[in-house]
Amino acid sequence: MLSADNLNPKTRVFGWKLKGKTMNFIKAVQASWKSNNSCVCVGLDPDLKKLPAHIREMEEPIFEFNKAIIDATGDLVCAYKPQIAYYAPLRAEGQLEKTIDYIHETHPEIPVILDAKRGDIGSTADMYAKEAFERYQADAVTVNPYMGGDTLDPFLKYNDKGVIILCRTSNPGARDIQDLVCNGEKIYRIVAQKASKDWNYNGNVALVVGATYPDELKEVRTIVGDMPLLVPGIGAQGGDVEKAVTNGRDGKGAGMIINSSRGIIYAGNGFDFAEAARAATVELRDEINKYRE
Ligand code: OMP
Repeated sequence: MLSADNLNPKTRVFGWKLKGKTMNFIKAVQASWKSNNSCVCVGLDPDLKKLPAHIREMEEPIFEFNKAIIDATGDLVCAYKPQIAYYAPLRAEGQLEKTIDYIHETHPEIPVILDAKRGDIGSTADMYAKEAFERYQADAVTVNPYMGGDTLDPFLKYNDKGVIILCRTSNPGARDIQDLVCNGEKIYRIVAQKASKDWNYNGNVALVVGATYPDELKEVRTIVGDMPLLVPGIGAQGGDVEKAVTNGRDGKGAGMIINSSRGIIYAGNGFDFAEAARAATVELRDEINKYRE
């Protein structure tokens, strides 16, 4: 009988082995920064309307599109990040599962971040954590800290999985709440402080800081030391690569999972869309690498 306790019998639930070593999200991303010499994360945000015509005709267009992008970029990235909002409204969760399975099968060393920005009371968060880590087999998930530490615990207790907490988001309205001053400190700075102290008790926390706010990126880096930062906002949202990298890199010239979705996956729109995505990924990887040292 199906219950929430036996959702998924697959192998990547509580740690996974790679070349004899037990991996966790943080180790996996550190390894892929090195092995692929890349801080690029390709965002798998496929909007059916924007897919090439020949792909739209296929039975599983979203999966086929993702598969081609993965085949074309697997040696160039440090992570993939599917955003669940591009799947669930179309009842395409099956294609999301297949996409994540495909990455694990073909590139077991590349971590997958499920972008779901979850956050709710503990009992509900328990189910969200099961959804991300057991149903989808994601290696990390994005979460919203607005409801406080107890709502993060259900994710944090999966100590081999990454919990990527929104800190300074990339959108223009990020200032509305995140810049408010509370006890003399801006809220995004309080999130960074809590993330590096109170919430990182299993060593599996990372933070989201948008490339569109390079000054805040520098501040957060100073607060959190070498903690990995997921940095969206490059490409379609106009973030500056040089500023983001010089302000966001860690002590080893890495530390960043720099996401681009539309800028890569829609680089082309014809039969050669995957080659165009590869070329865009190479270009972004090289641009980032110029400023890592
Ligand atoms: P592009 O603007 O097309 O590169 O897509 C950005 C991706 O990053 C989308 O999947 C967003 O949901 C996500 N994102 C942001 O754009 N801003 C944030 O502050 C946080 C995220 C995220 O958590 O990934």
